[in-house]
Amino acid sequence: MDKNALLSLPNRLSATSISKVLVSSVFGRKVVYFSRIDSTNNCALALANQGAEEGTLVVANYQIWGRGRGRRKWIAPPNKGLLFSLILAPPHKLVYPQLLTVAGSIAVCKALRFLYNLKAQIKWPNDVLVNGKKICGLLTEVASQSGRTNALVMGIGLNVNQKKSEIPPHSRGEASSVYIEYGRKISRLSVLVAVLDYFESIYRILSKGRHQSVVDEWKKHSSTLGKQVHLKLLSREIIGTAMDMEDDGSLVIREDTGFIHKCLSGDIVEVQWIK
Ligand code: BT5
Repeated sequence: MDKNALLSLPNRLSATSISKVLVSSVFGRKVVYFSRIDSTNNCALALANQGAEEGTLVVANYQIWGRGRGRRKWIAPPNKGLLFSLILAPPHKLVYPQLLTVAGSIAVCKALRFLYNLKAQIKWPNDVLVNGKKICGLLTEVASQSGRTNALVMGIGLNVNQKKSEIPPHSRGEASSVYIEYGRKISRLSVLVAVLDYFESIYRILSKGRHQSVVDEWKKHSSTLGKQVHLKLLSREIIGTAMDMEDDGSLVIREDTGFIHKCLSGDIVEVQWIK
């Protein structure tokens, strides 16, 4: 990737402007763009169920009903955030599909480091932080019909040019944007191109079954190892120290009693990191 060429890209998004500059070969080979949509994940799930090919990229300038996990929302004003979803059809060699979210988070960290020298970190299970504040959230979902899985959809919401006043009020203390951290307006297109390129390389590694190097990279970028965490699961709560992350994407937690738990993000109702 040519950093200077990337940095000079415009902020405005359209299917043509995106297709023209992407450097990834599969990711984004088909681009669907909306100036306004309910949720790019909803659209990508529907397209995947209609047989859209792997790498189809759905991008929006604004989401009316951007979704987080469960019933949570992802809120970003028009023209400011990067909001996209990618259709993935991982081969069976990818034994741990949970690692896809990890791969996406690593790609975001690498892109922000490469373009703006920002030290981004991964907060388990699905956030990317800069200076301890959430700048990006990832949502991986299964596109299925009648019990048959057609594809996976990875949605990424990244705060790019939001000013402090444009961060959702209830998240203002805990969230940030590239603009706030870097101090200058930047191009959403640059970030998109870099994230997709990094993500495609990591996805290739995962698809060959070589997940260990991805897990190692995840640990390198983690903001959570060694920290105290309070996890609410469906049937119980756990308070302990995050000790390790495993190949299947789970977090290993040691309670003060010494008891060790292994938690997958799918089992979790709420995570509170204790500072
Ligand atoms: C996430 O969920 O962080 C995953 C968000 C994924 C959003 C993308 S946008 C493109 C694609 N299409 C979709 O519809 N979704 C995906 P979760 O960990 O549940 O976090 C959600 C919580 O983050 C909310 O309850 C708020 O507290 C907070 N939040 C909402 N908007 C935010 C923002 N712009 N920046 C930082 N935090 C935000």
